[in-house]
Amino acid sequence: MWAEPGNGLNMKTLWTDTPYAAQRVAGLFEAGEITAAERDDLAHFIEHGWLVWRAAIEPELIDRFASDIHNHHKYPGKFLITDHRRGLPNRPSGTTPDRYESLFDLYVNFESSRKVCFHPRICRFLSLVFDTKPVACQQLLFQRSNGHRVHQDTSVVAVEDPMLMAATWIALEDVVEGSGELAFYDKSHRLPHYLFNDGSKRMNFAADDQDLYIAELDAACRREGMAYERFLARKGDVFFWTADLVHRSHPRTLPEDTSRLSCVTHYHPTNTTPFWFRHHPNRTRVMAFDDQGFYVSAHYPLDRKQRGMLDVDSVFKG
Ligand SMILES: O=C(O)CCC(=O)C(=O)O
Ligand SMILES: [Fe+2]
Repeated sequence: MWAEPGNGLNMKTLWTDTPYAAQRVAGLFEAGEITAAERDDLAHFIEHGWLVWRAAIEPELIDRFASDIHNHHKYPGKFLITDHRRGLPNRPSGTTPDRYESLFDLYVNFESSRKVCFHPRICRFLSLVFDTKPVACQQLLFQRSNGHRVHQDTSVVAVEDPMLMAATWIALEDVVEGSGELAFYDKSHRLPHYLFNDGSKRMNFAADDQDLYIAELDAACRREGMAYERFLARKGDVFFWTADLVHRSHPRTLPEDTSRLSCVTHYHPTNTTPFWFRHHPNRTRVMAFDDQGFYVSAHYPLDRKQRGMLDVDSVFKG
């Protein structure tokens, strides 16, 4: 069900989603607090709900991360992995590599992942958008496209204040057309709020009609004449998007196992918490990474005295 246009449901929003956002960008620039490039990036992000940086991450760093990913099977039990091949729930990783599957929260056990998702350029931009350092709260490493249908991340990545969220999609290799490339509707972050049966922006897979949500969201974007764009990323490119930008994996035309190595990280500011904090008090530890940002995880018992890799133990079973 759609909320009335303009009804913000009394939710907190990022300043970039407020009516005075453009004015604030101008003020920050005049005060010398942001560069001209940052001014233009913020203005684009505010107006369009997304932003692309070409070749923003150093290739050596990307290669280090890709190599860690390709060797994750040397550390069985240390990673949470999908089981799409067998159509089974996520499970701890095993000893056999399979480039069909996705991996969660690699920032916990791989420094290379932390260096990518907390790249100083990324953290600087997110700190401007959030007015705090970023907290990475969920990361998904795709070895191929998972064929996600049309959605807004507020429906699946639950933060206590749903609109206080942004994400990055980082290409770890050049994306081949037809491999299920990331696609999105330009300016769709300004649609009215879509409310599920319980009145929230969180979809409950048992109670809500996912097909209806997808159909209504897609129809709304088309009705508004929003441009549908595909992101043909090259290695090292970064795509940012706001909480409510409508996106999907473009339908794949190449074989199902076509590689599309890419890393999605969701972040929120420090003045909110992931929704799971309510229900899992043993998964609320916040870890700092250098002085760039923080990370949390529903899938690991984080420990400030961590030595070596942690065993995966997700609170989301089955
Ligand atoms: O990478 C894709 O094709 C979509 C990923 C996505 O929607 C997400 O991780 O939020
Ligand atoms: Fe998404």
